[in-house]
Amino acid sequence: MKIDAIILRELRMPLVQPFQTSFGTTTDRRILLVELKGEGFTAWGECVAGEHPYYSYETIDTAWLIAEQELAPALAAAEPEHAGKIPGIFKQVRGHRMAKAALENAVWDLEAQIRDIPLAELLGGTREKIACGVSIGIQPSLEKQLSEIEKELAAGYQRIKLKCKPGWDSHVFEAVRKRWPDILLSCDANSAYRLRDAEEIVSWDRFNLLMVEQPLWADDFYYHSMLQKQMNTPICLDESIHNRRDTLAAIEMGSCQIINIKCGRVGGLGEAVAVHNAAMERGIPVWCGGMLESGIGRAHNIALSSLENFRLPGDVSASKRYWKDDIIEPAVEVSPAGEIIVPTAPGRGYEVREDLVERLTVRKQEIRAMAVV
Ligand code: OSB
Ligand code: MG
Repeated sequence: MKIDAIILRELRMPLVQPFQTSFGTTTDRRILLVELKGEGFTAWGECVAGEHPYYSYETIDTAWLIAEQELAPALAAAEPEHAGKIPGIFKQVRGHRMAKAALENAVWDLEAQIRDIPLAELLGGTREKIACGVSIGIQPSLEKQLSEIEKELAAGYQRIKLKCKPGWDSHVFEAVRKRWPDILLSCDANSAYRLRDAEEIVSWDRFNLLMVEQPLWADDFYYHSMLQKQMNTPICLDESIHNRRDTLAAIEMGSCQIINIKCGRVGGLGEAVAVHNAAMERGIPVWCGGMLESGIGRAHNIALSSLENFRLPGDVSASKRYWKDDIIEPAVEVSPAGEIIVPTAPGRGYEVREDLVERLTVRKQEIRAMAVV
């Protein structure tokens, strides 16, 4: 694949409502897009790094720097024969997985367009539709928390995930379970707890949660395995899993029974598929996480979620939960049964609204091949 141009863009997009986690509140997203031109096609990738280094050490600014100075020049010079070769091209750069994923995922889109097949098919996906859940941020009141859940259940979502932190946990789960004893319910702590909280976390077994996501340190396997031994509720790891090796380590140590896959966190769709396969071979179900993406990142998440072992509803939900006006067409819609239909058009399967992207762009940089010395 010959790559003619790589254009980095930063867009500003306000969320329709603020999203609060244990590490902070997001109201406006700064979104880094990669536009790739080659072989007569235009392909897109999205960097899921946040505005601040809270979820991970990467931010949109570090990703921009690494993409501009290291990754994009290497990619522009490479002529990869297959998107699966991209990690090899980037391997000199240590870490910076979200920056790498933004570029690699655009190459996957490009390759699928060149081959004239859907991205889902190129990745090995088999599902025609994917099951959707929602991740609901920490709310200003319990009343608001319950009304948000009510709204999402009415929209058809199959699983409700509640963001939690010390002081916003047991009493919330108690109230939710009282009202909805049987819904698929999970929680995500984004590593807000410590070992002194173990007894409290173990006591959540009484709420019959589908899983407890990343309760302890963001880089930990060992203490999660100790905690998992004490609880019946499955632990799901998000932040701790960066690649296939981490997946194998976590499973062998018994650190979790479920894995959240985010293609940005693991460095691209290729590694995401490797994590998926490693988990499937060991009987561990996975689901696709979200990072408040625009429609472009969402399209990649939908394609990834079509793989067989995405057996639990993901955090991939409708465009309108995030944006007044998404940058893809059609917007991502969720059926009353809580499903998204995997597109069958070639590539990512959604058109990019280039005029809207241009209007929302606040920074733009074109990168050319680096001089070969
Ligand atoms: O931990 O899953 C997470 C958003 C930003 C950072 C981390 C997480 C999240 C979400 C949002 O839970 C999921 C979504 O995109 O709806
Ligand atoms: Mg999470």
